[in-house]
Amino acid sequence: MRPSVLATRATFPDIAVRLRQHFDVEDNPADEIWNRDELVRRLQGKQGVMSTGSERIDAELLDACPQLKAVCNVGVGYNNIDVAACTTRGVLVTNTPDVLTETTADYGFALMMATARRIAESERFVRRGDWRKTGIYDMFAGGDVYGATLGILGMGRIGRAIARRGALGFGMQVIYHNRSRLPADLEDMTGARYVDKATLLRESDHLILVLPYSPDSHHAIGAAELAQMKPQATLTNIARGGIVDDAALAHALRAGTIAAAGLDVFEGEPAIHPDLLAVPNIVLTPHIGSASVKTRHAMAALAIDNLIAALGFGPRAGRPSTPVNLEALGAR
Ligand code: 8YV
Repeated sequence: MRPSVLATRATFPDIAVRLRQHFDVEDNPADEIWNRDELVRRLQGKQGVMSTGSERIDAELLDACPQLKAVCNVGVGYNNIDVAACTTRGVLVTNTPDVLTETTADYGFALMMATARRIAESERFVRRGDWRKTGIYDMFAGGDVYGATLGILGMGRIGRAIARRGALGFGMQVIYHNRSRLPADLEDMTGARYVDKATLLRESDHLILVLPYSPDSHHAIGAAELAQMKPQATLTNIARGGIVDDAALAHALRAGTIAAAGLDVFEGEPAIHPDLLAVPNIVLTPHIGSASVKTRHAMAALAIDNLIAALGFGPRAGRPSTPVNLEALGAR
């Protein structure tokens, strides 16, 4: 009998075809958002799930879905999944690193530039019909990117790709803080200098957050951290909602504690803190850091490869290429 799998969100047509070559598939072509009960109901009898950041996979769900053996997440981040709970129940978790690194780094850089140069704010101004005279000295004058100090909090693959863009393409001084310092050869390749968090906050002209979400990184940037930044500085978050205290950020933007912010991720998204919507010096986008057509397709394709391998098929049967908790196999 073929294994049954659930694809929680609408995916590319060729990906859906490929899934059906291997599995009995229940998918979601209408791209509805299922609540917890609906998700559990649909997962009954399924051995695998192609999940996304929209679904929370935790102990309660796993206990209600005892046939589940593989959770293949479309995304490099997997804070939507309780990995320890999966491991003890023998459920293999996979993610989609690497295929999205450069696309997401492009996006982080673009959002930082849009924030520094006030692109969204000035676009709204033009759309409103408020542009009546040509600006000379101060009309939407922002901060320079070229030659400025770029601060990166979290120095994984995406952080390093952003560092390279800053150092090589934009003549920036790149500083970073991370739980562990990079080996010297990687530091040399990225042109980044390790500093402590206080120095990062104090010296960055443009601070970009690229660290994973965990209880340790919850509100890593709150009122106290924002107060240490330069008043001309910008903050860009392409990592996860919850790393920034959104209420504190809205207050800091209104008070002029920092100059501007670019946010692609939010606490409780897709809901957005109303105070953030009310401040002008902000660029808001709907969690699209990895959203190029090519990369989103590559993420889905990798998640399927993982699902096929995790459920015992194909050339990598039993050995998906990007596992998160291979040790789960020992718990079976
Ligand atoms: C995904 C992301 O689109 O990879 C990640 O961690 O945040 C995005 O690329 C998101 O996780 C949806 O699954």
